[in-house]
Amino acid sequence: MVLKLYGHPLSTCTVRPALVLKELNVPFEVITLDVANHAHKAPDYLKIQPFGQIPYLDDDGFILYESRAISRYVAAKYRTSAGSALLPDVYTETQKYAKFEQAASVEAWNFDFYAANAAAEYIFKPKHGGVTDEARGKELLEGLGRTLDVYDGILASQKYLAGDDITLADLFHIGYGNILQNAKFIDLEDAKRPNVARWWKDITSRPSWQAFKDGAKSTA
Ligand SMILES: N[C@@H](CCC(=O)N[C@@H](CS)C(=O)NCC(=O)O)C(=O)O
Repeated sequence: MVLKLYGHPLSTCTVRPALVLKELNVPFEVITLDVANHAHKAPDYLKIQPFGQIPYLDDDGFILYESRAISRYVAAKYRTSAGSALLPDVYTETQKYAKFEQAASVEAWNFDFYAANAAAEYIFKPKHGGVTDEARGKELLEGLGRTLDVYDGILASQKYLAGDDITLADLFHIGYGNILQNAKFIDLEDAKRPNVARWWKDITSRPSWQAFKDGAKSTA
């Protein structure tokens, strides 16, 4: 059975594993949930994803939620010697794997914490009738700026965040990075962080993102 990714084509968390599937050329279907009408809060949905969030993956009855866990699962399952590995092997490339986990943890705690919350404050809150807390938004963008300053130093001596090979950790940044970049809350191509600019242009010029930048699409 073809892999099914339940979520929404425009949600950053759905795009995250969709990008990985596209990178690995694994056919999959995006099943769009009616999130506007709270399909992800319905009792039957909560039996599958008890936190009431999107996305989740159905791999022939094997259910997995959490976008980064899904990404790791498909990268491990569909790893080919011909394609980009994206996820170093924990047993045979232990140090490379550890560097990947370091970068992935930094993405979750030093980037996504600020980026996702800034997007919520400045973009999603007003969209749903709320009012942006400017002080909080400013604090989040400053935190994000500090992370990007550190990234610029890291990326001065290596091509990607876990080393010289691209990994999931790099791809994980694209969704929220793009939302904030498009809305001009950050400038990931700013000449004052030349290494971040080079890295950002590199990861967003990949065919996977070019195919999904307007939304994740089924490939099966
Ligand atoms: N850590 C989860 C977060 C999932 C998440 O926050 N999903 C958002 C869409 S990007 C969602 O479902 N929001 C609706 C809600 O939380 O009610 C993951 O990465 O899958």
